[in-house]
Amino acid sequence: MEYGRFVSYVENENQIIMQFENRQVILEFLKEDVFNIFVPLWSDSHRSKAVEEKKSVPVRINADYKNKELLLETERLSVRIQDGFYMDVYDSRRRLLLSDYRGERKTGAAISSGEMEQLAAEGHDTSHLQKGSYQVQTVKALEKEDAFYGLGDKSGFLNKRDYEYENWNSDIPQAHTEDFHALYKSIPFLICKKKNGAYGLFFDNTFHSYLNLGKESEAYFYYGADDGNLDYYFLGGETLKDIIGNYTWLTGTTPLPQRWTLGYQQSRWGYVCAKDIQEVAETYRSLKIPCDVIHLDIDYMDAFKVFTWNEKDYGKPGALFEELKTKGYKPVTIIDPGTKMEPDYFMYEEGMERGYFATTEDGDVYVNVVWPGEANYPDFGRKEVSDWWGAHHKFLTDMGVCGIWNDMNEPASFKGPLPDDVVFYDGERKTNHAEIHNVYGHFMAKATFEALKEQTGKRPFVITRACYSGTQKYSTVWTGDNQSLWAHLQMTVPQLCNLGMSGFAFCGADVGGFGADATPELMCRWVEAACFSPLFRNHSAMGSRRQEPWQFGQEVVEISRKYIELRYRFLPYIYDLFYQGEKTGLPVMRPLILHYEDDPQVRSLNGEFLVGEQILAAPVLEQGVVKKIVYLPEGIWYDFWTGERLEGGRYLLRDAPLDMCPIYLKAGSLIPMYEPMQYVGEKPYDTLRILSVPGEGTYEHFQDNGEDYAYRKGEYNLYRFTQDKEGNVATELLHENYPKYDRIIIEPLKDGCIC
Ligand code: MIG
Repeated sequence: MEYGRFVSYVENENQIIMQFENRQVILEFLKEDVFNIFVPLWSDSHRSKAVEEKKSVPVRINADYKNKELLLETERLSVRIQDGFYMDVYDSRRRLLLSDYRGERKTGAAISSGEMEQLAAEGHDTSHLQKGSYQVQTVKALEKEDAFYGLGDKSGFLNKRDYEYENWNSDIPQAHTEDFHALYKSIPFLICKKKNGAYGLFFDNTFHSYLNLGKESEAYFYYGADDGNLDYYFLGGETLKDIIGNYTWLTGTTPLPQRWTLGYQQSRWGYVCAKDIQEVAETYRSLKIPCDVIHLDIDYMDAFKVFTWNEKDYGKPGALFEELKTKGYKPVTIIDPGTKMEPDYFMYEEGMERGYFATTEDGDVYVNVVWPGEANYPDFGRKEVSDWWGAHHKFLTDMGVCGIWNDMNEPASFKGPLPDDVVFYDGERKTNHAEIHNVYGHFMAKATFEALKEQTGKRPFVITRACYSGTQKYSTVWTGDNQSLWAHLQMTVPQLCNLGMSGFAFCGADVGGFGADATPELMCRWVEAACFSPLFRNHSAMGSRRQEPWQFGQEVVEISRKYIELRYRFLPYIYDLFYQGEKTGLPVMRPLILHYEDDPQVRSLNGEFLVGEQILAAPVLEQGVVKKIVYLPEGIWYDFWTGERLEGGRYLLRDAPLDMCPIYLKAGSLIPMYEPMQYVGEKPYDTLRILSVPGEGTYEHFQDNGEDYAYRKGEYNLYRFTQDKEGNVATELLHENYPKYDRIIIEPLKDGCIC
């Protein structure tokens, strides 16, 4: 991609349209510290799926061309552009943040096609070998201290520096390890934390794309894509929080979910009849382990046909749900996109008649194989198809289904991948699989969200496996098919933290691991580590060891109950974080780097995390280990279990026997808590406890009905608690328009916590 000499530029409101010898480049400021670079290699307009509303505010731009340089300045950024479209970006303190790489590429390291063939002949997977040079590409200078975060669900560790990744939604059954390049989701949003300063980059292109973050060379990192435009955003900000704020301003924040979705959830692929589900539902209640949700995997359908019911094994439609509801459960059912190709099946007939399925270039309906056998792929990019699909959910919502779980929407296929040229539409525009693949899950989740919203009037609970940037507006995500491996327990922390840094505040991994067999010890450590994860769902695969707590004996039952109850105690705190996150874009589960940016100790800290700003969790993530090396960042911290006061800015060694997840509270924290219940709504939430940790502090707590959109019309209470040095807590109501608590009890943290 040679741009050639800088020729001229014109200003058009927020846009600077630059003409280079060989290409046009449009730089557009969206706000003082956010701009877009658009090189129209493929289309004249953005065609974004992530940025759905026009986002831009008036920005005062100073443009000046002299000494063969175009200098653009706003209040927050200055951008310098030279011949060849070499660009440098500085913050308002004149610190260089981002710089185009001017040197030679080391593409010589890339493998020759002959070598590729040899490798493939021996059975090595060569599909992930990067090509070196791409049709759409940008190469940026890298500095020694640069660390990278974000990128959604990519496997491996918190800091993405020195690894390479791809964006191509992939359902890969092998154990996900740190050398995986792609998983189910494509979130091409990257945060770079520099020695001084930070910035974000969002590469808004849905084609197969590549990121090499220092693997090819320590001197640069690159982004490449097979097709589409070079269309990326530079996101500035004083802090990492501001950068996430800017990214979610652009692509949307995770909306406040219904309260019960934050409860504990049980799932298994292998509950093959109503009795299996009823037994699980009863056992949770009889063992007094709280649980809110039971998931129904593909077996509830008749022959895996979406929007049908397997009466033979699951009884009369609706009866099972009636029964679950009387016990306080909210059922969630799975829906896959692949629609069985079967004459007389209404989805097939309707889809065929109306031309709603993807086709081949020749116009035949495209067929591949998934669970129901030969199946077709609804073309969700067309509004009429999404509406049709959404409307069919009424079958489930009428029966009492409370949430929808979207699987296999990469889209997955058993008989080889879908060819690039399978025809899909983007609205009215005919296009193909190469462009739509990475947004197929996004479209499906959006269709589901809109339908649930309309049919139930509640805040939709959709969980999707595949998605793209922006899907956080519509859906919760889980990390797909992990396994009951210690390495996968370890991976949940950085993976969920990076999803959170990428806008997906509502995320979770299968607790206990999906594939392979869990052990009692692994189950304990997993429930301890996951009790703060936004989506708290135990799930396992058919054929693997069952994973309900009681499958592993009394000790696992007790430890599970302890941590699941703890989750229910912290429910108002987690709910408050979602309430705030809807406005700020900040996640629930956070890497320490988000709040301690300048502490080099936390740049690559994988084994602990923050919940909001007040709670630090340091779970044991290794087999056989009963002590945890905990890093406490600067400040004063209190041990949640003992009340011990601890100086931060150091490592400590904490005893952590099997039932112990080390948890710390920041000085001055005020943490809202409820009495644990067996499920959300078992009893009214009439009492609020505030766990008060020594030190000055304030905290805002939000209270509403926890279900619908009334809060957006002002039906809620907002409390503010303020604690002074002596530990006196004052309560104010900042907003009052909902029945208040009967009691608010301030409970000082003592030695030996309240539970
Ligand atoms: O090919 O529906 O990730 O959670 O239990 C397997 C069966 C299909 C994959 C999902 C998993 C789910 C399973 N599905």
